[in-house]
Amino acid sequence: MKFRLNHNLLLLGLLMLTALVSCKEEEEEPMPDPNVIAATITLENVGANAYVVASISGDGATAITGEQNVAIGLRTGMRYRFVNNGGSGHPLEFLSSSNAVLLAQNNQTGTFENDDAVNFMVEGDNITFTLTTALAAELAKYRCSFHPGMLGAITISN
Ligand SMILES: [Cu+2]
Repeated sequence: MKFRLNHNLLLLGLLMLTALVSCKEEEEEPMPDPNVIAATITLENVGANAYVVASISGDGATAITGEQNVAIGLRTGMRYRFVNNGGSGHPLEFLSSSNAVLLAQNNQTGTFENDDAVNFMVEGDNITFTLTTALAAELAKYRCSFHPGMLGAITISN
């Protein structure tokens, strides 16, 4: 009888624990879908001097539009599309703080371009990638492959 009572208490405890864990799981934020583009950032160029952000649609990207070589804010885990108008004359590349090329519209020489989770795609002037934790740890700047003065910072938040 005593054993049976303890056994029932143990079962009750397990049930409560299970309920608690499943409740906690429901409260967690869902992971962003890597196939969904969170934000599209459209770039224009000012001659060979600067990029400007013409517009941003969607969530998770910030920049002052119309300002030359402006800092662009991105968030880890989100998927982004850059529309680089005039991209053939001003191909966009993404760099580390030490100017290592991580992703490049032109020539495809970046170190993250074959990363499955980053899922880097270039279709004409559209450049699409997911800002994985590993990429976010490296990414610091965007720059024109032809004109080093067309350069801006990328600031990343979680
Ligand atoms: Cu350029």
